[in-house]
Amino acid sequence: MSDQCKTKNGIQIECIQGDITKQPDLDAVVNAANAQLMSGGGVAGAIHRAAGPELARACEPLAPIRPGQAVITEGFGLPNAHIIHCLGPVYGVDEPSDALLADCYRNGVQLAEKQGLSSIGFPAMSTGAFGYPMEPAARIAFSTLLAEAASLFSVKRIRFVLFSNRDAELHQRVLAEVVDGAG
Ligand code: AR6
Repeated sequence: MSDQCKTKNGIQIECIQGDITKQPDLDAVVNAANAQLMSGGGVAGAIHRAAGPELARACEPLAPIRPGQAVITEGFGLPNAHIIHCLGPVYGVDEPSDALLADCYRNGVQLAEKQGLSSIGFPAMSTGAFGYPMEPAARIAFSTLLAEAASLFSVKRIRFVLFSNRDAELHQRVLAEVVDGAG
């Protein structure tokens, strides 16, 4: 397996296999939300189940959100103080999908920065129900976050939490390519 972790411009980016709802050492985790910020399948379902019904009540006044937008709530029953809810693009429907996916990562990490948080965990946004192919999505995620690194002073650690070993290994490979300049 390639390196799980890379540091660039003082920001550590790591890719692990795991569950986004079980990352107690992070200040915030990102929800792969729907526009209404309600429970659903995949990450949104897992986050709402773990956070409990207070989360849906906190989300109601913030909805709807647009593709690429990010909003923040408390973590409620999650082990994290905050949840950042981002709406990814539906692949091939919300266009331009690549720019909207980049907006998700940029707006998500900048919201964490604005709140003075130091660590944030992302799932692979849009790669489940929304159908974005995993490898180009990973490339967009890492190149966007590395481009933001120069404007991050509070955020020091970004963790990608991938559901399968296969997806974790793909992200580790793409991260190495993007950081080392081959991507
Ligand atoms: N932890 C980490 N990764 C996960 C988890 C988990 N607990 N569960 C799934 N994944 P998705 P999207 C992976 O569908 O494509 C929802 O129904 C999964 O394997 O959660 O942005 C919402 O309500 C995939 O690689 O998000 C929206 O309507 C990735 O997380 C819609 O789906 C994203 O899968 C959002 O679709």
